[in-house]
Amino acid sequence: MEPDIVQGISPRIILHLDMDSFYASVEMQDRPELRGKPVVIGADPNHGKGRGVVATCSYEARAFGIRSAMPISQAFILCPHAVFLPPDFPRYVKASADVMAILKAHGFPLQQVSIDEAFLDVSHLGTLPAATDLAVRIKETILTHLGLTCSIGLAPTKVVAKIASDVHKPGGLTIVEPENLVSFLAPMPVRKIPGIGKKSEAVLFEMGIRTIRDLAAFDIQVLIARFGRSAIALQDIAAGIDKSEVKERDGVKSVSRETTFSNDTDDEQLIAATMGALAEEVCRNLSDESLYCRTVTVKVRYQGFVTRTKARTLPHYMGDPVTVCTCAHTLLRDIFDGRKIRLLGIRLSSFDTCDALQMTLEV
Ligand code: TTP
Ligand code: CA
Repeated sequence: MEPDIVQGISPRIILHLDMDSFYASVEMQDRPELRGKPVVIGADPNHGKGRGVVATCSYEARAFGIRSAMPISQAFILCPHAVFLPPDFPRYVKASADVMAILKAHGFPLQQVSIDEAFLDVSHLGTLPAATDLAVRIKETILTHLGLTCSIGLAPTKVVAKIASDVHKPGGLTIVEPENLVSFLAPMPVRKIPGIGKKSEAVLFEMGIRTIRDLAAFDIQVLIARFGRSAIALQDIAAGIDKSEVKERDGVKSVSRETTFSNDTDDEQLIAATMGALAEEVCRNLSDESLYCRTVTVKVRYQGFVTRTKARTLPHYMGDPVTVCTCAHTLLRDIFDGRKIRLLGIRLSSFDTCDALQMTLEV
């Protein structure tokens, strides 16, 4: 297959918007005295002895080398005079709903893909200049109404629009014309393709594939042998081919994560740490979907495959890992019978969305 441009159909125009340093920007908007300062949102640094990680930080803090997911103790070493703040999750959900309402007002198909990211299919505008005007207006509206900045990518496909929105962050607007699609992608590292993480990147490196150009030109049979059938879609993306549509979806019914231990275990510390990690992950999904939940379900599979679950519905909506983990521990205590555990899982349900937006788990 060839990229969309040479197929004789008019190329689509996809807009991808991603808010800049989202949680930190919301805090800086609410507290103008923080503007221009290194601001870190995440766990309590506790003078360098804190546990937990950075959720995000302002671009001023990034200049010191601080990044999302970095241990908070390391962030403290890099910039002890930064302003460290705990996340205010409900506040970010509200800001997210405000951003999405601004996008939705234009009447184009909207797909929210995380708390601060969305696609709009603006093909109906017909031309890139018209789409560019819209992108500029969206940026201005978000700035004047919410005091927040964002970065936008415009391109003929979703994947390329997403990659483009990241190119001139913060505050960027990057336009990829259909005839430049392949040359835009070619020199980029493979890691820029959404879904290629550290592990896949390392495997591709071993195969001598560094850039998207390398990936596009690689022997497809060898790629399939290594990655299975998904290699075909991957190579298509590298060649600028991506037919995925901007989809509005029905609401998510539940969010769950489970893990199987490499050896069945009754080690309380390992079980507690695993529960903590699962709680972090499901809450992250919840926040990505701009949801709160009331019901926590714990699933335990014992040695011999006997599976038990227990659920608890709380009187209030919540979405933070500490509450989820505490609730999950209580439930586990109720169903734990002393046998070794093979699998542990947490499911969150009974959702309340921040507004009537349709959410999706798919990128
Ligand atoms: P991102 O869009 O990945 O990051 P960002 O908006 O903070 O910064 P950028 O300008 O680079 O886009 O994530 C959106 C929000 O999700 C972020 O503000 C905080 C939260 N988040 C976490 O809690 N933990 C994480 O590891 C990441 C990556 C994000
Ligand atoms: Ca962002």
